[in-house]
Amino acid sequence: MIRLYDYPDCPFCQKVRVVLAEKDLEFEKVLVDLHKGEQKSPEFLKLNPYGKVPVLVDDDVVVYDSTIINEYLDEEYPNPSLMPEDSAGRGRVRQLEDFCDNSFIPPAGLVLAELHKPETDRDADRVRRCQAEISRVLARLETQLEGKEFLVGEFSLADVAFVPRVLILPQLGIEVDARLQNLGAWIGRLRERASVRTLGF
Ligand SMILES: N[C@@H](CCC(=O)N[C@@H](CS)C(=O)NCC(=O)O)C(=O)O
Repeated sequence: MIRLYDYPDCPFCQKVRVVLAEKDLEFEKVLVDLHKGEQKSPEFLKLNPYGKVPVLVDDDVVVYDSTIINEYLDEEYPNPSLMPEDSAGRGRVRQLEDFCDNSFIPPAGLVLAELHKPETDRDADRVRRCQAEISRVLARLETQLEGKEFLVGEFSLADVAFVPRVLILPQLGIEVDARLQNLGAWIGRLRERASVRTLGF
Protein backbone atom coordinates (compact mmCIF):
# COMPACT_ATOMS: atom_id res chain seq x y z
CA MET A 1 0.00 0.00 0.00
CA ILE A 2 1.53 3.33 -1.14
CA ARG A 3 0.51 6.65 0.43
CA LEU A 4 1.64 10.02 -0.93
CA TYR A 5 1.54 13.09 1.30
CA ASP A 6 0.78 15.63 -1.33
CA TYR A 7 -0.11 19.21 -2.18
CA PRO A 8 -1.78 19.72 -5.58
CA ASP A 9 0.28 22.67 -6.91
CA CYS A 10 3.64 21.53 -5.55
CA PRO A 11 6.03 20.78 -8.46
CA PHE A 12 7.91 18.25 -6.32
CA CYS A 13 4.69 16.31 -5.58
CA GLN A 14 3.82 16.48 -9.28
CA LYS A 15 7.18 14.86 -10.15
CA VAL A 16 6.35 11.93 -7.90
CA ARG A 17 2.82 11.60 -9.30
CA VAL A 18 4.27 11.33 -12.83
CA VAL A 19 6.51 8.45 -11.75
CA LEU A 20 3.67 6.67 -9.95
CA ALA A 21 1.62 6.97 -13.16
CA GLU A 22 4.52 5.77 -15.37
CA LYS A 23 4.70 2.64 -13.23
CA ASP A 24 0.93 2.30 -13.01
CA LEU A 25 1.08 2.13 -9.22
CA GLU A 26 -2.05 2.62 -7.15
CA PHE A 27 -1.66 5.02 -4.28
CA GLU A 28 -3.63 6.94 -1.71
CA LYS A 29 -3.19 10.71 -1.72
CA VAL A 30 -3.13 12.50 1.65
CA LEU A 31 -3.56 16.25 1.34
CA VAL A 32 -1.17 18.26 3.50
CA ASP A 33 -2.58 21.78 3.57
CA LEU A 34 0.51 23.99 3.35
CA HIS A 35 -1.58 27.14 3.89
CA LYS A 36 -2.72 25.77 7.25
CA GLY A 37 0.88 24.82 8.17
CA GLU A 38 0.01 21.10 8.39
CA GLN A 39 3.52 20.27 7.13
CA LYS A 40 4.93 21.54 10.43
CA SER A 41 2.60 19.50 12.68
CA PRO A 42 4.36 17.12 15.10
CA GLU A 43 2.84 14.07 13.32
CA PHE A 44 4.07 15.22 9.91
CA LEU A 45 7.53 16.14 11.22
CA LYS A 46 7.87 12.52 12.34
CA LEU A 47 7.62 11.56 8.65
CA ASN A 48 9.81 14.37 7.31
CA PRO A 49 11.90 16.38 9.76
CA TYR A 50 12.21 19.14 7.12
CA GLY A 51 8.43 19.65 7.21
CA LYS A 52 7.97 19.56 3.44
CA VAL A 53 5.89 17.59 0.95
CA PRO A 54 6.11 15.17 -0.78
CA VAL A 55 6.53 12.20 1.53
CA LEU A 56 5.94 8.67 0.30
CA VAL A 57 5.02 5.83 2.63
CA ASP A 58 5.31 2.35 1.13
CA ASP A 59 4.12 -0.12 3.78
CA ASP A 60 6.65 0.55 6.55
CA VAL A 61 9.13 2.51 4.41
CA VAL A 62 9.06 6.31 4.67
CA VAL A 63 10.86 8.35 2.00
CA TYR A 64 11.01 12.13 1.62
CA ASP A 65 12.43 14.47 -1.01
CA SER A 66 11.00 14.07 -4.50
CA THR A 67 14.29 13.13 -6.19
CA ILE A 68 15.01 10.46 -3.60
CA ILE A 69 11.39 9.22 -3.72
CA ASN A 70 11.59 8.89 -7.50
CA GLU A 71 14.82 6.87 -7.31
CA TYR A 72 13.30 4.70 -4.58
CA LEU A 73 10.25 4.03 -6.78
CA ASP A 74 12.45 3.28 -9.78
CA GLU A 75 14.50 0.74 -7.85
CA GLU A 76 11.60 -0.85 -6.01
CA TYR A 77 9.24 -0.95 -9.03
CA PRO A 78 11.63 -1.25 -12.00
CA ASN A 79 9.02 -1.61 -14.76
CA PRO A 80 9.33 0.52 -16.79
CA SER A 81 12.80 1.67 -15.81
CA LEU A 82 13.28 5.45 -15.72
CA MET A 83 17.05 5.38 -15.27
CA PRO A 84 19.74 4.47 -17.84
CA GLU A 85 21.53 1.17 -17.34
CA ASP A 86 25.03 2.66 -17.33
CA SER A 87 26.58 4.66 -14.49
CA ALA A 88 27.52 7.53 -16.81
CA GLY A 89 23.90 7.86 -17.96
CA ARG A 90 22.62 7.72 -14.38
CA GLY A 91 25.12 10.43 -13.47
CA ARG A 92 23.80 12.64 -16.28
CA VAL A 93 20.21 12.13 -15.07
CA ARG A 94 21.17 13.14 -11.51
CA GLN A 95 23.07 16.20 -12.75
CA LEU A 96 20.02 17.34 -14.71
CA GLU A 97 17.73 16.79 -11.72
CA ASP A 98 20.12 18.91 -9.66
CA PHE A 99 20.26 21.57 -12.39
CA CYS A 100 16.45 21.64 -12.44
CA ASP A 101 16.19 22.00 -8.64
CA ASN A 102 18.83 24.73 -8.45
CA SER A 103 18.46 26.72 -11.67
CA PHE A 104 14.93 26.22 -12.97
CA ILE A 105 12.46 25.66 -10.14
CA PRO A 106 13.59 28.66 -8.00
CA PRO A 107 13.20 31.41 -10.65
CA ALA A 108 9.97 29.78 -11.87
CA GLY A 109 8.61 29.82 -8.30
CA LEU A 110 9.56 33.48 -7.86
CA VAL A 111 7.81 34.47 -11.10
CA LEU A 112 4.68 32.60 -10.04
CA ALA A 113 4.73 34.29 -6.63
CA GLU A 114 5.04 37.74 -8.24
CA LEU A 115 2.29 37.03 -10.78
CA HIS A 116 -0.06 36.00 -7.98
CA LYS A 117 0.28 39.47 -6.45
CA PRO A 118 -1.94 42.35 -7.55
CA GLU A 119 -0.22 44.10 -10.49
CA THR A 120 0.50 47.23 -8.43
CA ASP A 121 2.49 45.21 -5.86
CA ARG A 122 4.62 43.30 -8.37
CA ASP A 123 8.37 43.68 -8.65
CA ALA A 124 8.60 43.94 -12.44
CA ASP A 125 12.42 43.89 -12.36
CA ARG A 126 12.45 40.67 -10.39
CA VAL A 127 10.00 39.09 -12.86
CA ARG A 128 12.22 40.09 -15.80
CA ARG A 129 15.39 38.83 -14.10
CA CYS A 130 13.81 35.46 -13.29
CA GLN A 131 12.34 35.12 -16.78
CA ALA A 132 15.82 35.76 -18.21
CA GLU A 133 17.24 33.03 -15.93
CA ILE A 134 14.56 30.61 -17.13
CA SER A 135 15.37 31.44 -20.75
CA ARG A 136 19.04 30.61 -20.11
CA VAL A 137 17.98 27.22 -18.70
CA LEU A 138 15.85 26.59 -21.79
CA ALA A 139 18.79 27.40 -24.09
CA ARG A 140 20.90 24.85 -22.22
CA LEU A 141 18.16 22.22 -22.55
CA GLU A 142 18.03 22.90 -26.30
CA THR A 143 21.70 21.88 -26.53
CA GLN A 144 21.22 18.92 -24.20
CA LEU A 145 18.41 17.64 -26.46
CA GLU A 146 20.53 17.74 -29.64
CA GLY A 147 19.93 14.45 -31.50
CA LYS A 148 17.77 13.01 -28.70
CA GLU A 149 14.06 12.53 -28.03
CA PHE A 150 14.50 13.01 -24.30
CA LEU A 151 17.18 14.60 -22.11
CA VAL A 152 19.26 11.45 -21.62
CA GLY A 153 18.03 9.39 -24.59
CA GLU A 154 15.04 7.44 -23.29
CA PHE A 155 12.39 9.11 -21.10
CA SER A 156 13.95 9.25 -17.63
CA LEU A 157 13.75 10.84 -14.19
CA ALA A 158 15.58 13.85 -15.70
CA ASP A 159 12.60 14.61 -17.96
CA VAL A 160 10.22 14.04 -15.05
CA ALA A 161 12.05 16.68 -13.00
CA PHE A 162 11.39 19.39 -15.59
CA VAL A 163 7.78 18.46 -16.42
CA PRO A 164 5.93 20.49 -13.74
CA ARG A 165 7.45 23.86 -14.65
CA VAL A 166 8.13 23.30 -18.36
CA LEU A 167 4.43 22.66 -18.92
CA ILE A 168 3.44 26.00 -17.41
CA LEU A 169 5.92 28.22 -19.29
CA PRO A 170 3.06 30.30 -20.81
CA GLN A 171 1.78 31.01 -17.28
CA LEU A 172 5.26 32.23 -16.41
CA GLY A 173 5.07 34.68 -19.31
CA ILE A 174 7.59 32.70 -21.37
CA GLU A 175 7.07 31.92 -24.99
CA VAL A 176 9.40 29.23 -26.31
CA ASP A 177 11.56 30.73 -29.05
CA ALA A 178 10.60 28.98 -32.31
CA ARG A 179 14.33 28.61 -33.09
CA LEU A 180 14.65 26.22 -30.12
CA GLN A 181 13.30 23.35 -32.15
CA ASN A 182 14.62 20.49 -30.01
CA LEU A 183 13.04 22.09 -26.96
CA GLY A 184 9.67 22.67 -28.69
CA ALA A 185 9.53 19.07 -29.91
CA TRP A 186 10.49 17.73 -26.45
CA ILE A 187 7.78 19.77 -24.72
CA GLY A 188 5.28 18.40 -27.27
CA ARG A 189 6.40 14.83 -26.47
CA LEU A 190 6.12 15.43 -22.73
CA ARG A 191 2.63 16.90 -23.11
CA GLU A 192 1.41 13.80 -24.95
CA ARG A 193 2.68 11.31 -22.39
CA ALA A 194 -0.14 9.56 -20.51
CA SER A 195 1.64 9.90 -17.14
CA VAL A 196 2.11 13.65 -17.66
CA ARG A 197 -1.52 14.09 -18.70
CA THR A 198 -2.61 12.80 -15.29
CA LEU A 199 -1.36 16.13 -13.88
CA GLY A 200 -4.21 17.82 -15.76
CA PHE A 201 -2.19 20.73 -17.22
N1 LIG B 1 13.74 19.20 -2.06
C1 LIG B 1 12.37 18.92 -1.69
C2 LIG B 1 11.60 20.23 -1.75
C3 LIG B 1 10.16 20.07 -1.26
C4 LIG B 1 9.47 21.42 -1.07
O1 LIG B 1 10.11 22.48 -1.11
N2 LIG B 1 8.14 21.36 -0.86
C5 LIG B 1 7.40 22.56 -0.58
C6 LIG B 1 6.10 22.60 -1.38
S1 LIG B 1 6.35 22.75 -3.11
C7 LIG B 1 6.96 22.55 0.88
O2 LIG B 1 6.56 21.53 1.40
N3 LIG B 1 6.99 23.72 1.50
C8 LIG B 1 6.46 23.89 2.82
C9 LIG B 1 7.41 24.56 3.77
O3 LIG B 1 8.59 24.74 3.41
O4 LIG B 1 6.94 24.89 4.85
C10 LIG B 1 11.79 17.87 -2.64
O5 LIG B 1 12.30 17.72 -3.76
O6 LIG B 1 10.87 17.13 -2.23
